Amino acid sequence: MRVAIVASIEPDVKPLGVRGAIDTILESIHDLGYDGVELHIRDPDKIDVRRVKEIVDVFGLVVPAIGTGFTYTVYGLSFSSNDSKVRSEAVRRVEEYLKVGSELEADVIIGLVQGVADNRAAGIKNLKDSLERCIKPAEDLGVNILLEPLNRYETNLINTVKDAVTLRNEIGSDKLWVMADTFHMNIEEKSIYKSIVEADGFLKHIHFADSNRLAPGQGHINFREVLKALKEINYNSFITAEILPLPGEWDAAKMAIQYLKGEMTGFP
Ligand code: LER
Ligand code: MN
Repeated sequence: MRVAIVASIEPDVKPLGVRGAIDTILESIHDLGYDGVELHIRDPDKIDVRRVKEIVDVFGLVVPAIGTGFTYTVYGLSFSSNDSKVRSEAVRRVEEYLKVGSELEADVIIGLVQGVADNRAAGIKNLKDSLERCIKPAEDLGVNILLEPLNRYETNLINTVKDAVTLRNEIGSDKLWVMADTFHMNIEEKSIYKSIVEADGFLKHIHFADSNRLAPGQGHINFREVLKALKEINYNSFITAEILPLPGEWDAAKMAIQYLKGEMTGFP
């Protein structure tokens, strides 16, 4: 099992993971036993990607994906906005993330940037249009886009894995994939196990957090069943801890890796 954790290197942001200067956090992430880091980036056009890549390589880490959610939470930009200028700016920023993804060999997540729409049908139409505009750049750069279903309190657009697979199939690009997040699934899916198995062939990445968004093992999600479902679909990508920094960010990071590489070793 390859495990990553969410991290941010920019000041003034609060990731669901760890934050700090690139060299110190990557060293700590490596020392804890993680194989990868999922960088959540606020400003894709401002970060020094070359330096990030250098340090990632020094510690032998992989960047399986990059997070784009700050585009919505910090800048209020979304793929489903009624305002075409807002949508275009969100797409432009995602194009910048795709360039970063190409340098770091990382997929790009579309989660919170899907936004919240006044009218769901219009929102889905705008989301689809914005995603379609990202396909050509994604193809040109050879970067995958990961569509992430979120719970109803964060979006009214893509809530279930099935919603994501449906939109993915409507768009029909092999650069567009679906990812999952156990925290959101615990709220939205009838069965976490079944929805993973039914996403066979489409699922490329997964976030692990427990029912209360603490480190896996600190709530009541049955991770043995989640891992069994992943094994059934021959999932061989990363499991990324995307967790509240509680009781402290590094305590949480330690608990997640100890649970996944300790208690869950060899499971299923
Ligand atoms: C937000 O709740 C989340 O799960 C992030 O991965 C979205 O970008
Ligand atoms: Mn997530």
